[in-house]
Amino acid sequence: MSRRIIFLLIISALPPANLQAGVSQEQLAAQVRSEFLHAWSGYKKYAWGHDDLKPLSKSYHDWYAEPLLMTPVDALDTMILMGLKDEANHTREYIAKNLSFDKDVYVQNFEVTIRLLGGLLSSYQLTGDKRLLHLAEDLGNRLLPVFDSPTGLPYRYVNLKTGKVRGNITNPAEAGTLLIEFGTLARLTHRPVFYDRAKRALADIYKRRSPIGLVGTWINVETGAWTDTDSHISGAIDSYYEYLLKCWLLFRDEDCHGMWLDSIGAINKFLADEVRTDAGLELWFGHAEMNTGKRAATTYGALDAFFPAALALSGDLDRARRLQESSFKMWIKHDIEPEEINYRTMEIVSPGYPLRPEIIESTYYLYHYASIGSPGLPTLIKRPDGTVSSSAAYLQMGQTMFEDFVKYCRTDEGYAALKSVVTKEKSDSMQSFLFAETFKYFYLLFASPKTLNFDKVIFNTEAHPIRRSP
Ligand code: DMJ
Repeated sequence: MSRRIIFLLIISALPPANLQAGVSQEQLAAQVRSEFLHAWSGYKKYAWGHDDLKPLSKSYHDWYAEPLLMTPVDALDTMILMGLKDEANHTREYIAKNLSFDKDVYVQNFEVTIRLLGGLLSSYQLTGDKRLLHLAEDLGNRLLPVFDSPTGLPYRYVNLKTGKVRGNITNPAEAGTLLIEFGTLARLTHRPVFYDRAKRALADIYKRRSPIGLVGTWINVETGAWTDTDSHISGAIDSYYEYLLKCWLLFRDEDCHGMWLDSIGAINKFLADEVRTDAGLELWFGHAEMNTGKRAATTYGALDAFFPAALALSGDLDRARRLQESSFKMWIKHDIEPEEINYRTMEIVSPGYPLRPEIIESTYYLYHYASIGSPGLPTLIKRPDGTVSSSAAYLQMGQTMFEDFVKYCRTDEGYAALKSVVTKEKSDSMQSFLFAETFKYFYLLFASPKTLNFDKVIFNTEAHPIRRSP
């Protein structure tokens, strides 16, 4: 009997509110916090002051010639939400006193925006510490030159000291995943330039969609011509769609609303793929050529698994629920999800697992919508052996993933990415999104909903919560 069937049988036999092995939600939340601290103490011991911990060699990794404190900035709001006051205060002081962007290094605008600008803004909103806002504004000023291209699409890299730019081939995710952060900075500093430049970049990608409404993977920022016309919801495009939706909700921007509605129509028409299996009709999202809509690949992976959260947030709970089932099928095949599979054969295309959060993020969103009894999600899910409440099903899904995650990725002094989910061999990497996202979404899934009012925030793509407009 497959592990998935066993899982379904087990959860169907349990009373709705229970988790497996009689563990309470509070206990699970406490375990997540304790695992966060385990990884954080490894970072502090071997990599303090640097960007990331290398968990196997017990050393550190900096992205550029000088560190930018990726892990502390990414981790800070998670500590605050977990109630780790001393740790959070100490980290905030360290950031405020030691983080400087006056460095002669070329940085990747997208990564620095989602991790550092997003992290600083979110922690500023949670603490009111003006020093974090000043750091964010300084960073925003230094990133602005990326938008000085003939099209308005941003260059990929900028030198933080000189403002020189590099990288004229970009993708929708890197060009279009800036408005939550730059728009929030504009609001907080009363400088609309930040909003306007980032919104133009987002709209510039949309403007170049194909006649059937799809975007490609790579585009030239100087000519506006696509250099790769593969269309999908995976890495390099993913968060472009996420930001169309979220910027409508965060800023009540009706242009973003319209762009999202057009885009989701094309995604559902050309990328969605219904696959008939013995267990029923499964929903997946694959690849298609952006101009013809012709199916180009039947691959899906860990990055695509953010999409149930986006669908749920948009109100499409039916597709969200079905796609989450598919993502979970991908996870339990090897007890950890691989980077990419062929969903028609369930064969692995890319076997690594870099501690990604997207599937947990979607579990948290679906749990939220199930627990408030949203119309569109069944209250009870029919299982072969009975029924279970949908909120209990998502909690149990989360518990399964958390236990697998700890079992296979924990090291003596941190957490490590996996080279292969088949062999479970580890690799010497612990990216900062482990703290910003993976632990945060696990924690929010199990902790009291009072920890963070879901309806009052929009998470940026790095899971930094930003307050919605009053
Ligand atoms: C994160 O940096 C962000 O979630 C980004 O949008 C996609 N990749 C990683 C996590 O997997």
